[in-house]
Amino acid sequence: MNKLTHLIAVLLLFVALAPAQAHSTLQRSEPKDGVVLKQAPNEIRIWFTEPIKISLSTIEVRSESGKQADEKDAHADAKESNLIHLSLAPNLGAGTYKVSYTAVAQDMHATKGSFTFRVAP
Ligand SMILES: [Cu+2]
Repeated sequence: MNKLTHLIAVLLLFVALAPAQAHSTLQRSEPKDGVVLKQAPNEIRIWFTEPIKISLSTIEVRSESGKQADEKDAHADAKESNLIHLSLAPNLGAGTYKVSYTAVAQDMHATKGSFTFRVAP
């Protein structure tokens, strides 16, 4: 085999051996969907069922008036690859906040979803 054929053979082997991956969906979040908090949290944490491709995914938090309430810094946890952190803007006022996400899994399948939490006055 020449080098290229060999490389292709090796790549095909890896593809064949790769475990079948399902798309990644929300497993749990902090804050949880629907909770009322006395104090605004510093960040949103979302555990997905599988690691997601951050660069292709979007996660954002908006207030009732539609103002973006996150710091656009979504990143995977250093230890738990399926856990995503997203910082919230400081001093969020009272009101309902909606977290929306489009999570792209390693198999490129996208999952959309949203949940809300409320900061009590
Ligand atoms: Cu999938």
